[in-house]
Amino acid sequence: MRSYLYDNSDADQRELHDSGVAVSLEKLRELGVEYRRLDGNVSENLAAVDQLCQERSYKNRDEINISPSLLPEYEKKIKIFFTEHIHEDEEIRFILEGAGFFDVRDKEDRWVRILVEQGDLLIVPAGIYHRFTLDTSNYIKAMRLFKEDPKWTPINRPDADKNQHHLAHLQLIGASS
Ligand code: KMT
Repeated sequence: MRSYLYDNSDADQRELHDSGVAVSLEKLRELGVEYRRLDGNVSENLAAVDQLCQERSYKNRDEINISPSLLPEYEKKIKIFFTEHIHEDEEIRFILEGAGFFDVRDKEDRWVRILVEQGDLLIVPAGIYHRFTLDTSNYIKAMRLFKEDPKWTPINRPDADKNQHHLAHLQLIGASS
């Protein structure tokens, strides 16, 4: 895992887009984004996921393979993932294989790019504007955790600007709406 300010260049979304300005774990935490590194063996990692699910009352999970050949409607889905949006629930993803980038908006509305790879677990809070893309290897396999039934309806920007979960998030991180 590595996080830094996005360089906003016109290069392909799958490129690094590293501005050279690092963003610390502490800064991510201030945005409500939490990170855990699970670097045990498969059963140790699963036990850690089980414990997290118990602590946070998560009941369901699935696994998603994202690549041109493995994900049905790949092009359509990839566009949806990379369109800036919020969810009304927090989003927990544990990376099993491959790599990708989650971009989240900081207090100043800048993009922070988070590189996630095998063994990285990321918790993206409800209400934060974010997006996801593969990197140039075009493959990620991730476990998705859900409190109840899978619920991942994205609400795009600007439709979510006045959403109560988004406004609550902005208040929590001390940003103005
Ligand atoms: C989702 O809900 O399918 C996603 O968040 C896509 C990225 S999972 C690494």
